[in-house]
Parts: sequence; structure tokens; C-alpha cells
Amino acid sequence: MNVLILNGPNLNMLGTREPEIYGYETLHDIEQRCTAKGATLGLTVDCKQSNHEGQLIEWIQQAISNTDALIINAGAYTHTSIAIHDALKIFSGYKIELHISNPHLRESFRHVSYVSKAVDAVVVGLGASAYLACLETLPEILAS
Ligand code: CA2
Repeated sequence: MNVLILNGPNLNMLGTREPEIYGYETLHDIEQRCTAKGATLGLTVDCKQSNHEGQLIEWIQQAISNTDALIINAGAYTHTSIAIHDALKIFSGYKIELHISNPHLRESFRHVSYVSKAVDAVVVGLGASAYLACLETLPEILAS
């Protein structure tokens, strides 16, 4: 089973600023842990990050043909991007929206998610370990 983990704008800054919100782990560390965890679960995990909306859409489109599940933290595009929403609707595999923080406890502009309307599950507020928690759920979900 192939899993794609997509991270959007500014998430390449994880571990360098605002640790009280996003923790101390870098994206590189998180991605390494995800790849290793995936291997123990029989999942091939590919991790990508971009600050560009169009690049994220390209990767979602490419995943259509070869990916079983997608975990996406679209960053601030979550709250603005109908284009990412539309791309996710086309991807027919299992889709999880993930946020490290809980956007519902933050500014009101973070309370709307265009991503939520196009995914199977939403995980918020668990911190960076949410990526690993999502991976752990996937073997059972993909087998059913
Ligand atoms: O909680 C999340 O995972 C978010 O997707 C993070 C986005 C934010 O716009 C969403 O509302 C919720 C922002 C990512 C910015 O990441 C940074 C990491 C370190 C330092 C500064 C920003």
C-alpha cells in the first residue's frame, strides 16, 4: 500500500518558530519517523512539502494513479483553496486532513476548511504525532 503525506505552506519551518503551537520537531524528523513507521506497517510512505498551491495540486493529481491513501496538512491553504478541494475530490483513495494544532481554538479565519469537505477523516490538535497516529489507522482502513 502506498501512502502520500503532503504538507503545505510554511510547514517546512516546523521546529524553528512557534514551538508552543507546533512543537519542537522539524518536518524532516517527522517525515523520517513516518517513513520508518510506514515500513513497520507494510506501507510505503512518500512525504512531500511545498509552499505553492499549484505544486500541491500537481502531486494530488499524480497520486490518483498510484496511491492508496493521502494524509494532507494543507496549512493555510486549508482555509482558502477551492482548487485543492477540487483536486482532492478527484482522488478516490482514502483521505485524511491533519492539523498539528486545533484550528477551531484559534482565529476565526481558521475555522473554515475547504479540505474537510473533500476528505474521509479529519484529525486536529494532536501535535506532530498525529502523522504517526494516522499511519497506524491505515492498514485496517485500507484492508476493509
Ligand atoms: O495546525 C496546523 O497544522 C495548521 O495546518 C498549520 C498552518 C495553519 O495555517 C493552519 O491554520 C493550521 C500554518 C503552518 C505554519 O507552520 C509554521 C511552523 C513553524 C513556524 C511557523 C509556522
